[in-house]
Amino acid sequence: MNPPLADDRAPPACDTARTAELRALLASRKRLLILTHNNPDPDSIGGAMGLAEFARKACGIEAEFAITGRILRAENQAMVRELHIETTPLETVDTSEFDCFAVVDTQPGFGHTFVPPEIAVDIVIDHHVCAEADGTDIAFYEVLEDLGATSSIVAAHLQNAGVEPSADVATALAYGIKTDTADLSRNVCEVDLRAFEYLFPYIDRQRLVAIQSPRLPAAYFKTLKDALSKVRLYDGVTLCSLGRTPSAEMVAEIADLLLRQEGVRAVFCGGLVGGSYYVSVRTQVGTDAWSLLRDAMEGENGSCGGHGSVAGGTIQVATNDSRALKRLERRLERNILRSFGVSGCNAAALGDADD
Ligand SMILES: [Mn+2]
Repeated sequence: MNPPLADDRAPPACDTARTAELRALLASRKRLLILTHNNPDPDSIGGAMGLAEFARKACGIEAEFAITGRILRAENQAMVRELHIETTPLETVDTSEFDCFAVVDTQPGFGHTFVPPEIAVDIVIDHHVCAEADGTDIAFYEVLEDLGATSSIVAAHLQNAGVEPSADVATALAYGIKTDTADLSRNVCEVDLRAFEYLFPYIDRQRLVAIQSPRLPAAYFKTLKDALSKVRLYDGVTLCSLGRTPSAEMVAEIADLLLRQEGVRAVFCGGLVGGSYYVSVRTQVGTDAWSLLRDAMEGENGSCGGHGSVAGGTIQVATNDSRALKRLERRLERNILRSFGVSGCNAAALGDADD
């Protein structure tokens, strides 16, 4: 059975009037630079590619996107390879060559997003809720929290403008929608479904399959083995504090995987990468993951955002001291258990309850 759609209220705002506004703004400029959050995921890459396509094909201006951080997840690296995506590092870009700036799948001020201080952002397209969100002073601010993916918003504008996306762009947008909505099963609304339908004839299905099932390095399985050994199961809640871990994306990936265990209602996974402690929360559909995470992170030097059953955040860790890291993890675990309502339960490791 299909899950209930999230928007039984008024249709979200990416309608033809909004498309006309976006078009008018872009058509009055010459060159657009699009930014994403650090370590961009498929939805932000898809959204950036789609917005660049919109700027070029619907408004006749030049457009590029630049990234911060790295693309580490094997699927995302396959996406870059298969769809011929140029991932220009932001630090190599001369921002003075652009007269229009967009941020997609995140917002200025969010902890995992770097906006160069010398630029003024003109366009924000996103679907995250976050305490730091502030749309004042932004000419085109479209944050639609009911939508499953930023790529859906961008695809809707392409469709409204009558643009035929290239196979690379359509596949990137479709993969963005698929990953953020767990194959159209999570946080989905009518706009997501319509966007996917519009993209479908343009998708390169062979490439999409190659992106979804890439070969994985041995290190991936080692990290996974370590992670599974750290799992602690409470009453329907799984915690997995990884300590130091190779990539932020692995934190999210492990959280996704652990939520698949039968009987698990919510997962918290955290890991330190460089000087940032990354956290991911996943809950069964119908629970607001962000408010749970926000409560648990109160008092920490960090920020978090999310939509529906998915939330993530980062905490800045000042020292390299492993005891301080342990203390942070213990504090977060205690707060998470409290916000999930399972304080005082006993923990079990994976396999404890069997045989
Ligand atoms: Mn997204």
